[in-house]
Amino acid sequence: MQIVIPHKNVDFDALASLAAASMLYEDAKAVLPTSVNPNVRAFLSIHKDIFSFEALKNIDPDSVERLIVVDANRWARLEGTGPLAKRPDLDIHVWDHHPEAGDINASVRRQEALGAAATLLVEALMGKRIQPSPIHATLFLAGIYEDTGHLTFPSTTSRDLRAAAFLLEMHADLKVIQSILRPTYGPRQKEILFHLLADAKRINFKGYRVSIGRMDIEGHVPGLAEVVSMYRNIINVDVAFVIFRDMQKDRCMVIGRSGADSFDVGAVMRLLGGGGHAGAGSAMVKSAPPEGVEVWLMEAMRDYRQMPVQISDLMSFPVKSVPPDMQMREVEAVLNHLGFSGMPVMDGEKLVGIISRRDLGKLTSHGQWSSPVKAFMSRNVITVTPGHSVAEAMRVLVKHDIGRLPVIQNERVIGIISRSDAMIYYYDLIPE
Ligand SMILES: [Mn+2]
Repeated sequence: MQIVIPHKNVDFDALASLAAASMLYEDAKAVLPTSVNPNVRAFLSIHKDIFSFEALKNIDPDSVERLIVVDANRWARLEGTGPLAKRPDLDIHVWDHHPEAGDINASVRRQEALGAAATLLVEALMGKRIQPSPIHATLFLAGIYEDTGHLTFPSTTSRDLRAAAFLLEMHADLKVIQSILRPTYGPRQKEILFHLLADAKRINFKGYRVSIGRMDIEGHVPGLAEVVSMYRNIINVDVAFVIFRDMQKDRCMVIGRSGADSFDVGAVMRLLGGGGHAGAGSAMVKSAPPEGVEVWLMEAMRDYRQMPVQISDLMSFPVKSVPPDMQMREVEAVLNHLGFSGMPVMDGEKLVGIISRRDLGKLTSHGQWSSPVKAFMSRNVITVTPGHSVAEAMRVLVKHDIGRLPVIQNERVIGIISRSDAMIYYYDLIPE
């Protein structure tokens, strides 16, 4: 006999993987653990007749020849498989998306770092040209959505989106998915928030009101970032960090939220090996006690405050400009040559305007190409000074929808911040 089994505390990815694997291994029995997340249980209560699942207690362990493990790679994550773990002759296949190495010794191991395990199995179905029914497609897509935070978690890959696209083609029902996926703020999140609030303490860190909370959780809890945002607002601090220790996975998830422009939690999280941007960041720290993570976090805050990202770190210089009398056709040639979408117009050292490709589009008659740039440039130039925070500069770029922002010091243009600099800031891309 062959059996498929997902991890206990079955979530939608686990259930989707279980159902998809039993389509892939036609002779296998799908084993549903007894511990099932409430929203999955609610889904099953409606869809009971469509999926046939077995309970492990009704299966004689000695009759099992092949065990197919989905969405897990450690024995501790499985329920009731003690007798099977001791069988050296058992053939085991593992299909999993968790990046950590497991302790299940498999003959076939399909383990890839994807947003959801369901993606891996859906890809296998696609490869075999097996078309799921709309109800199956709905379940598979719910699995992918749940594990990727609706395709927004950083762990999401292009393959998750391709699998999701295929499932939509198979008529997965988004209305159903919306109703079955639990809202991110539910009773469990509320309980966590209340627990955090009960222990909340504030510290003063170099003029910022900061709170660092700590809490133990079991396994993946969705919506924690939302909880941290609410926590920060309610206790009214500039910056909040919460260290969630996941007892199951022996790791701490640090989530930070900042309401102060000048305090960049993403930069702090980068020092802990994570990432993010000024207002929001997170980091995963493995095999460290929360007290240790808190000490490390305090050190990171100290180090980061000594070297915040400055406007001067982001801006480009020296600044290339064109003189006000340059003809438009020459300006176009300069822009093309440099590959810029716009440039400042400078009369000697004095900034008098900005010309952009958008302005070139305004030229209607042939004769206008001989006109000087000063006739077409925008004169109302928005600038920043090095004293502004990077976040303020970014806000100006976005608010005025402009492509570049000259940086002015002592009435001289010392640099320019462009949209691509902004992208480097937001997405933490490495400039070439
Ligand atoms: Mn999963």
